[in-house]
Amino acid sequence: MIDINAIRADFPILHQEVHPGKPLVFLDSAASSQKPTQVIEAMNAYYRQTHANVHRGIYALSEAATTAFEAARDKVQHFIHAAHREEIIFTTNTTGSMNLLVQTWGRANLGVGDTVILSQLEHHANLVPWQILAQEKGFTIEYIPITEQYILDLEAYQQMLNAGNVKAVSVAHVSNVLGTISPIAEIAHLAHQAGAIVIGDGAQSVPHMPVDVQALGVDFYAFSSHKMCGPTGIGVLYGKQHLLEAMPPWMGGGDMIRKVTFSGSTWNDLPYKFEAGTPAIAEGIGLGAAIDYLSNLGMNNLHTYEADLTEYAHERLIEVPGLTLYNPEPVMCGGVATFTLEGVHAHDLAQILDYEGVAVRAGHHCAMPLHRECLKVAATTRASFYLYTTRAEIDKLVEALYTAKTLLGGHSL
Ligand code: 7TS
Repeated sequence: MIDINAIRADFPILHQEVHPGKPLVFLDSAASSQKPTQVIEAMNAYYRQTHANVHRGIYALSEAATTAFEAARDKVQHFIHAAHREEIIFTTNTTGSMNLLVQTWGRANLGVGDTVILSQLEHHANLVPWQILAQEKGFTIEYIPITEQYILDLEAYQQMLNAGNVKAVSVAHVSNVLGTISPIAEIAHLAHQAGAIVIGDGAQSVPHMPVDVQALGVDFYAFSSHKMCGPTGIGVLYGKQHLLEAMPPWMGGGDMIRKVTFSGSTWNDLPYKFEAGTPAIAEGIGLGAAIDYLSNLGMNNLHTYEADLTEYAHERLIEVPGLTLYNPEPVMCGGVATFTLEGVHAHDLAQILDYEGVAVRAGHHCAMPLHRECLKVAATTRASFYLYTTRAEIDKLVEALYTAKTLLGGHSL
């Protein structure tokens, strides 16, 4: 069970007023989560006592730093149930993971006549890297459409696979805008039958639910530390060992080589082949502490708590006159509520909510094609929840929406 008071006590940032008399109601965890004291302290302790570069110095401090950093890799491996620690590549964030994948696997395997399937609900991080490479290599990108229930249209997906030449399918496990939880295991199974590899964007799933990459059957999976109680600056690309082995490196430099001569170089073993330069050591240690924190609570408990909160939020929000929700039914939805309010611009709305202490995100949430071409709106307002969110905060959001309606009355600020 989740003890919400004990959890909130772990997050110092939550206990403040953002405007006089307005306590912070932080509803933007899908953009970046807050950090518990345990993570902040783990990073502080590292900088106070253990910092040195990793993988190089033959001295106690460097060995201690290396041990702590590599322990974080083991924690990530176990957290997502990867078969081998060599399959965990540290990157900068989900964006970094996707670019690495596209520039290595994609560059080596895609060309004219090939198709890559994405979906209409993708974040730009899983769109733009593919588009950049497609311009150069001439492969085709197709997008699985979303239905009126805001879920992926799997019949259309099957037809795309039947058309042939599909080399890769890359989709978000959970949408950052709609909250849609997609059936990745089924998507992966169908892709493999068609001879394609499967990449999961786990930026919004790994922080919120148990994830088992082997059970999902994905070939690659990407996520960010900063959305799962960890620090910014570090992310993960999981990849099946045989695929990673076959991939050329991307960035060159220290740590990723075995031997360098003036006429050429050979590459280090996994995972270091893809980790050029000094890594984000303190951030890795912070991510390890975040995984310990989440594991102690239990990802199933966390998911159950958030699912209940999401259902409550949707119920409360649809009562607000003029509000349109852009989410599937709560059982298929992660911890978000995304909406427009008739006659009120999303940015004006977010500003009024801020005056009331309520922090939400407004805009296209880095999913511009989804907004413009599918939802037919330029911007939405999104409230997103995490383990420290309370029902009282959702009530506060709803109250602030009524205040906004009264204040704006259909006019812009
Ligand atoms: N994929 C998804 C599904 C995301 O939600 C995000 C970030 C990314 C990729 C990129 O992650 P990054 O850590 O590399 O930036 N999503 C959001 C958001 O919804 N609001 O701000 C960032």
